[in-house]
Amino acid sequence: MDILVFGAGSLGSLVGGLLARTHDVTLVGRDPHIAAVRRDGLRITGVETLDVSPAATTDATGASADLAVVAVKAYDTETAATVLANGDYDAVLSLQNGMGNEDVLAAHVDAPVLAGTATCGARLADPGHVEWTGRGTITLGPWRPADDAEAAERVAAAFRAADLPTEVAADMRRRLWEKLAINAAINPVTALARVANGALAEPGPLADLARAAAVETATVARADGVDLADETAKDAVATVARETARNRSSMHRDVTRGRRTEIDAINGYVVDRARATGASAPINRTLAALIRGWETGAGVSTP
Ligand code: KPL
Repeated sequence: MDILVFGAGSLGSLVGGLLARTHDVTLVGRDPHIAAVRRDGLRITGVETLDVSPAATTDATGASADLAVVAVKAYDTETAATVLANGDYDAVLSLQNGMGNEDVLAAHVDAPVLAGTATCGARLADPGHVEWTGRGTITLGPWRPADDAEAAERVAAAFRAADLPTEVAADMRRRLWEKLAINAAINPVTALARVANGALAEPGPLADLARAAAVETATVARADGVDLADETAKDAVATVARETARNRSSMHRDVTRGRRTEIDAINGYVVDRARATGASAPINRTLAALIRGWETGAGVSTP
């Protein structure tokens, strides 16, 4: 299969690198990482050590492939979708944090849109080198359940052929809300307190705050018509905090590097859905305001 991976950050590079064992993969990203991959190939270390040689480019305008995997930051989805709209793809899979990405892609591309979640741990160690910190699995499924089931099966089969454990699910909206509850709890709390994810597995005020954010997110999910129980959201946060104890969340890494965060697509999305459905979300609103305050101070706020 010809696969274009849009967004060669840590997860995009890992998934693209693993797929490159079996498929023709092109990573689309930024220098100096892309230049290093083009020059020396991509090195994966950690769970397994691999050297692979995907194609790499900084510009995918007009490209075509059997599959586009979108792994860009949520605030770059619109830009990615505009580039994808000028190419030709049989299916588009979002493997991103936050909510709203699939709707943006579906509004631009004329191909089945799939939603996905990945539990693989990855970290860009150096240009051309990604550290694989947790084996993980991928779950994907149609975003619009009526029409894209066959595309999901085809993509999952291609992932499995490359030794990537992949499951097809029919309830991706509920699964994305569960992931949103995890991100809405872990990302801002670890970023504000500058702690590793494992700090939220220890009893104390940070764990209490994360749990409260997850439960509030589950309440908003239910107001939005998604069946996500408080216990499920709370347990999911505790499990991820424990299983990724030594990792820093993506928002913590963004804040440490002085970069814009995905707050709008995470806690900001929860607040927007609460407003639209008449639910209340004071914890998500406060966490979003604190992170946005940090972004303003750092000069990286939402344009
Ligand atoms: O997805 C994540 C992130 O960091 O964005 C979690 C699940 C919180 C793992 O770090």
